[in-house]
Amino acid sequence: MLDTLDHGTSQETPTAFDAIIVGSGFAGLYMLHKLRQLGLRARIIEAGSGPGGTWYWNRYPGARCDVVSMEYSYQFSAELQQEWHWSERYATQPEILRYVNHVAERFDLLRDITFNTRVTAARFDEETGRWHINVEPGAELTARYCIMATGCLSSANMPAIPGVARFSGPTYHTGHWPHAGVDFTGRRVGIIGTGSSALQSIPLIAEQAAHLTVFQRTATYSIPARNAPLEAAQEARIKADYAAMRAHNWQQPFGVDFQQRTDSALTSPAAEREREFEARWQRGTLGFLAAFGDLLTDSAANELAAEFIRNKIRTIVKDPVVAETLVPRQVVGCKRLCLDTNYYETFNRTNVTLVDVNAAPIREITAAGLHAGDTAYQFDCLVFATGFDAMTGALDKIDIRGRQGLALKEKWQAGPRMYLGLATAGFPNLFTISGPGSPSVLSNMLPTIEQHVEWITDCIVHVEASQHRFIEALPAAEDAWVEHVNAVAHTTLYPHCNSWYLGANIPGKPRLFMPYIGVPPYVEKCRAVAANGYEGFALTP
Ligand code: FAD
Ligand code: N01
Repeated sequence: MLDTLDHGTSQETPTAFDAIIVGSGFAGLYMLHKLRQLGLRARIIEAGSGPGGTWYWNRYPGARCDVVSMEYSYQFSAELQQEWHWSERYATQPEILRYVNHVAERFDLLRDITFNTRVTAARFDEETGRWHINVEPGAELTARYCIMATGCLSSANMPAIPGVARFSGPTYHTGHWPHAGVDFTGRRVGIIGTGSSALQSIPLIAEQAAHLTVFQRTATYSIPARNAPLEAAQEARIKADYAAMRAHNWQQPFGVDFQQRTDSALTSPAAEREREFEARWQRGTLGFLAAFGDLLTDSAANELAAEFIRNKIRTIVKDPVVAETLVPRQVVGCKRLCLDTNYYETFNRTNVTLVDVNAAPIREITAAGLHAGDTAYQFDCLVFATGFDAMTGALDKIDIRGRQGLALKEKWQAGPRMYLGLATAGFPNLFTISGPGSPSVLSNMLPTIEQHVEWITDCIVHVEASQHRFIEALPAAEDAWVEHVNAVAHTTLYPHCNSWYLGANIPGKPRLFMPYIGVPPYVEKCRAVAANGYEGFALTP
């Protein structure tokens, strides 16, 4: 246990902490647990009224994970792994939120979380070596360490379509769904967007609504999820040696068992290729793209996988014009592949209309609905499934200032710059969980969140034990890492379309490939950096 630092000024309302953690999703909760184990006085500040982050906010119909739950779950506690029972292969949002609450209670985390409170600013004071953190409502807190567990997909993107405020009915964003749910029965509903959130919610909204109109800008590739109750035998098999499965997954490119093949789709005989694609389509897994080793690196190989999915869409959707509108043209995988339940089938319903906004751009939202192309649509309610200002959005909303008052936003004007996605030069003792430059959104996020939390914990132990005041990334190490992240990305097809990985979904956002591709080399790099005395970081005595 470490010697803790200065403590609060009063017992009732402490304002000085060893560490402030922003956010109580999976990342913030585990970070709090680890820092408390060190004997540090840590506190989470959370804007929502409960823990869970993504799973607290995204309560839209059909919300569920698309990495199997036995893998999309914490592994830090063997007991927790054994005790918890997932009822489905891909758990629903309510079940994941129950799991989060169970974890928070089981590890007695709630007493150190301040809910309904937003961090608005964080300023590093070079003299005292402390972070001054402004919260709303409330006062100023101070801490030696500030850890941003603010989430990669937590800052909802509301497109600037003229007239939004004029709409007379209710509007909903999938990332801020009402806790009481929404009853669409008998209502005329418009939904904008066809990404993962839309694909999950559209089939269920269509079942309730009088009519659903889907506004699509980019058609989406999706594989049927084939969700089902979790088989007892499979659960027992995994639980018999959970650690072995986890160890195996750490060796996988995305930190999850996608049964990656390494041979080329181009040299595979056509019949074998078709058999492999079909097997994965039937299995219902994002691992469709692991069918061959070159699907994400070679355009011709990728086209074979893309065409397989396109032909499935053409088979499922009865109206050939609607089918062709739903057929994506871009590289498959460069926008996140989706898993769905009856998404394409939903367009066979008579109460569902698809509008291609490239042919009929949304001009404005009106009191009664919206105008797209030459048509005026009338709706009772509007759903925005328009995604997130990913990876940097939640950080940009906080006025973060490092040495000499440098604003993070200013530093990141041309795109986010981080060393390992964990720290950024000029901002001592500030850490980011799943920051830009880490595998984060291109991984099974729960394991990689745990890896970040454990790395940060070890780093803090090192700083304290070696009696340093600060640790901060060195600019040269950061520059080299940003270059490396982009060099790796450009050996793949990921940068080949306008994805949120590149910031391309937000008008004016600089384009820089943000996640790091490859869990095993990344984890090894983090290990080596620590083993070499925190190479690439400066430690201030
Ligand atoms: P979050 O869960 O986003 O939590 C961040 C928290 O920080 C939020 O509660 C937010 O309110 C709080 N916060 C942010 N800014 C402030 C502030 N200024 N002040 C106070 N509080 C603040 N990943 C997978 O690997 N597999 C999946 O199947 C998967 N499914 C997903 C499904 C959906 C619908 C979405 C949106 C994402 C999904 N993800 C999935 C990604 C998911 O975001 C991560 O897996 C994980 O839940 C992120 O946890 P986190 O703690 O890092 O961030
Ligand atoms: O957001 P998105 P999401 N006019 O950005 C469209 C995770 N997740 O919330 O593609 C018209 O993918 C936009 O069009 P385009 C997962 O990592 C996982 O769905 O930019 N349309 C797109 O169709 C995922 O990737 C699950 O041309 C506009 C849609 O809105 C990430 O979260 C479930 C528009 C946004 O799609 C984000 O997913 C949910 C405009 N002005 C989320 N602006 C799982 O299944 C945007 N669009 C686990």
